[in-house]
Amino acid sequence: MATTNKMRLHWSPRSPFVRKVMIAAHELGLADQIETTRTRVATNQVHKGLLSDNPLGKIPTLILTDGTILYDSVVICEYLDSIAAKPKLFPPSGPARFKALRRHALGTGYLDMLLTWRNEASRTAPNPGMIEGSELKHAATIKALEAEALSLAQDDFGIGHIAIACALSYLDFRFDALQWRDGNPELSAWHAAAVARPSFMATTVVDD
Ligand SMILES: N[C@@H](CCC(=O)N[C@@H](CS)C(=O)NCC(=O)O)C(=O)O
Repeated sequence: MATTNKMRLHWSPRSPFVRKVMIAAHELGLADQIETTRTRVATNQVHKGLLSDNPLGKIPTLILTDGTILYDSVVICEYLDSIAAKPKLFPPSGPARFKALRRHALGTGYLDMLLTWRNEASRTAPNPGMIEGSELKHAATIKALEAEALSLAQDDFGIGHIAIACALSYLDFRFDALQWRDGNPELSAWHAAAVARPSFMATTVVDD
C-alpha cells in the first residue's frame, strides 16, 4: 500500500464505535491527521472491499501512514493515545489504568450488546430469551453506571468516560423508548457534561 501523510479510517456517521475513535482523536489533538473513508457495513451484508483491510468486515478500521492496519476500536484508541502528546486518555499504570480499562470494556461491551439487541429485535421472529436477556443486561448496566456516576465525574476524563458516554448517546440515537435518564439523575448530569465537550459536539451520530 502506498505511503500517505494521513491515517485513513473506514468510517460511518452512524457507528458508535467509529465515534468513540473520533472522539479520542479530537481529545488527543489528532483528528486532523485522520482522513475518513465512508464505508457502509451491515451485519447482514458484507462489505467485500473492506475484507482485505479487516477480514472481520467491521468498522472502525484504521490504516496507518506506512500501511499498517489496526482494528478494532479498542486497539485504535490505544494506538492513538500512544502517539499523542499529552493529554493522555489511558492512565499509564496502577489502579487508575485498570479502572479506565474496565470502563472502556463496559462502554464498548454495552455497545456490542445494544447492537446485537437491535439486530435481534428487527427480525421477524425475535428470540424471546435474547430480548429478555438484553433488557436485563441494559437495566443492570444503567444501574451500575448510576452508582458510578459521581466517581466518573471526579476522575480525570479518559477512555472509559468516552466509551460510556458514547454508549449512553447510542441509547438516545437508537433506543429512545427506553428513556434511560428516568430515575438516574447522577448519570444524566454526568452524560450532559460529557457530551458538551467539543470532541462530542464534533462527532454527533447521524443517519445518512
Ligand atoms: N468490537 C468492535 C465492534 C465494531 C462493530 O461492530 N462495528 C459495526 C458498525 S457500528 C460493524 O462494523 N458492523 C458490521 C458487521 O458486524 O459485519 C469495535 O470495537 O470496533
